Amino acid sequence: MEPIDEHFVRGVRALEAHGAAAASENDGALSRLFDAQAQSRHLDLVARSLQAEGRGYYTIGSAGHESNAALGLLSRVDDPALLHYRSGGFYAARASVAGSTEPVRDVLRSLTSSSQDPMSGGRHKVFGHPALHIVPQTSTIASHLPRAVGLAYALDLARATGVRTPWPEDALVVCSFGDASANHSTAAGALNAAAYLAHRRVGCPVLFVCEDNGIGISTRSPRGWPGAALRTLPGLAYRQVDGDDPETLLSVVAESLAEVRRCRRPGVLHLRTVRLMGHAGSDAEIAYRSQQEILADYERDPLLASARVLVERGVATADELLDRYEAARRTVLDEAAHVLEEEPIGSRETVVAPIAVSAPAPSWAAPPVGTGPALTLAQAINATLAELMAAHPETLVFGQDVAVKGGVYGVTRGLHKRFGARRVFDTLLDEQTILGVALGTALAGFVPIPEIQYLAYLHNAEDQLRGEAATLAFFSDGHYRNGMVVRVAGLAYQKGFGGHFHNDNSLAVLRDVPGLVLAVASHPAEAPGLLRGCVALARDEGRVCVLVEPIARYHTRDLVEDGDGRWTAPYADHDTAPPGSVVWHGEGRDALLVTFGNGVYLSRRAAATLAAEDVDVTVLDLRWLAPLPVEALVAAAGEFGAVLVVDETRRSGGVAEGVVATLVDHGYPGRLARVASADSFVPLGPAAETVLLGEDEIVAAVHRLLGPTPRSPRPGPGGAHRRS
Ligand SMILES: Cc1ncc(C[n+]2csc(CCOP(=O)(O)OP(=O)(O)O)c2C)c(N)n1
Ligand SMILES: [Mg+2]
Repeated sequence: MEPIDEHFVRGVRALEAHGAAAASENDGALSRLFDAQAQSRHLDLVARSLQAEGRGYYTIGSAGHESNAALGLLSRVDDPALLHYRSGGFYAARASVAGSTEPVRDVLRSLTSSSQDPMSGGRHKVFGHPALHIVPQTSTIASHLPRAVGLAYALDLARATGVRTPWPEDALVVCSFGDASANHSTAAGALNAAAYLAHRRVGCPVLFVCEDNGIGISTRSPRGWPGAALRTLPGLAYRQVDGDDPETLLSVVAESLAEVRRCRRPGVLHLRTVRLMGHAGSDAEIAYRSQQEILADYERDPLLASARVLVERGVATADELLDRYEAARRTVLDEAAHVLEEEPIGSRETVVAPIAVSAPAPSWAAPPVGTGPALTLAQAINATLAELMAAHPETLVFGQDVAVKGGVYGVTRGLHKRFGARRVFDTLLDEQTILGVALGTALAGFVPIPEIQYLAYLHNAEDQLRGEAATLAFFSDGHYRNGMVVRVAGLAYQKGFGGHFHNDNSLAVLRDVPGLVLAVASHPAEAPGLLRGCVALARDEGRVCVLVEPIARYHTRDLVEDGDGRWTAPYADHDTAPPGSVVWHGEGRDALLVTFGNGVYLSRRAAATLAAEDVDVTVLDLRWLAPLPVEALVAAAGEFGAVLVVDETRRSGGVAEGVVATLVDHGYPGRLARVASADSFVPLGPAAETVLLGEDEIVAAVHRLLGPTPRSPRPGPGGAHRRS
């Protein structure tokens, strides 16, 4: 028996009634609080025995934090909640209010990785349930705070724009986290963003709950620090309460929730707790805490505190409470026996199903032909954004400088004026917040199209895409999705201008995020279809898409000669590119140049040089870099005796590695080579050319590849390879 279990039983036995107090309206709530807390405690206890038997996989518990049950009891079931990992009390309480779920069974399913787990389908231990409006969180502490702010912002934005969300108009967001986590820059950024919105009097109804047990694993929070840091957030009402004072707890929680709901402003509840039984089952806290200190926390056990008040007030006797406590134990043990009979999650296909991108039939074709005046890439994307915003009222465009200025490169020009400040807005200068707004608004039913000003500045906020956006469908078995299209201005070739941070050419971190769709635009003829394809994936399937736009090509007009206008195109308003669809340029049969982004421009220029030397190549624009358009790539390559992969990103970890490996995997029998940029940051000025892949290298590589051997036979009229 765990010492805290014994301590509780002994403690309750010793309680004495003081003679019945006058009945209070809180008595019912106190009673329910106790039952939720007891349920949570027994789930913690059984999690440890299951782990010891090798049949449970998670032991981070809620013991000592069960006072958070007050929030589950007093918030509404349809207030979306993004919770700390010690939220057993909250979960049990909300489930008891909802009355529609099987909380004990469901938590046990989660601990044992059962395929019947209603939230993650057995993929992970999370607190979440679609019917309880608890959105599952990752283990990355504080990473859910930007989404919580974005979601609270979205609730009021939805009201103002008439977009329907899954939640009522007066809903609020409950967001909890630990005291050590409050120091994380992600938490600090989100709290700052909430304060910024409060300062601007923009609705953001979120209650931040800091569950302060005074320690993060073994590192103590300096005495008074969490309160000092949280109390001074401008515009946020701060309240504090002790988790072992249940009566005050109920009233402070009720006040906090009511104020956020009424005023639509963020608030902070500083909930002082203890951590019982160490950080997790594997944590021997005696290594860093004295026995005296550990035992002192037993006296602040919130479950015992609830029992004490119930007995003191004469609402229940000590024996009755012990009966309820033991009944909760039996229920948990019975349910555990039942759940252990269930199948664990099975095949690889089942595991990856929520993040598998369904690729429609692959296609390969020349770029579509549009009508009207010739547009640059920036103009074509601008026109497509306008078209999509007009067609879909739930689309939002936001980022740094995208509104009145219309973006650093004019890509969002005119959208603010045409669609208004609610749908096209500037954010504060924090990429985590930009992505947090996307995460929250997407969850609420909007289709966010945030802009990241430069690729280098996505990297500082990447985990919001990797850890949050991309994992949501996975950890919720597809119950929750956050479809979005993150537009990123990026890549190099700006004639030495801007140095590394404005010429960043690293895409590797995006390509290895499971389920994330990465597309790279190149030419104004195909970019509209690509953007429409991304928005369709976000809207219809809830996919997380990143569309990288090559800055160097935004305003390019000509390809080979001044005035040729070959990097402009009339607007193609009919084309939607599905993932897996590629475009190609040229009819050459000597070699296939496989590329994307600026590589298309470089390769087509190289193709013109080669043509003058009587070498005829075709340029294939992959467009979709994750997942790669494997079928189209393999089929196209199969029609050529030589393939050169032209990759403007780095040699190590660059795109070419994946393309070449794909061709090798599929047994491509021809000659195969790659050219790429150097493993370097991009320097300022002409030195940029020393590290970036150049046209000459492409031309030389084609010659090397073809060598003196005969070339592929030329097809008859009409070219056998031209299909769509
Ligand atoms: C970003 C990140 N860094 C490190 C960890 C490892 N880690 C897990 S819990 C934890 C301590 C968190 O302490 P606190 O926020 O006080 O929550 P508590 O466990 O005390 O409730 C750490 C460092 C993590 N999960 N995420
Ligand atoms: Mg802590």
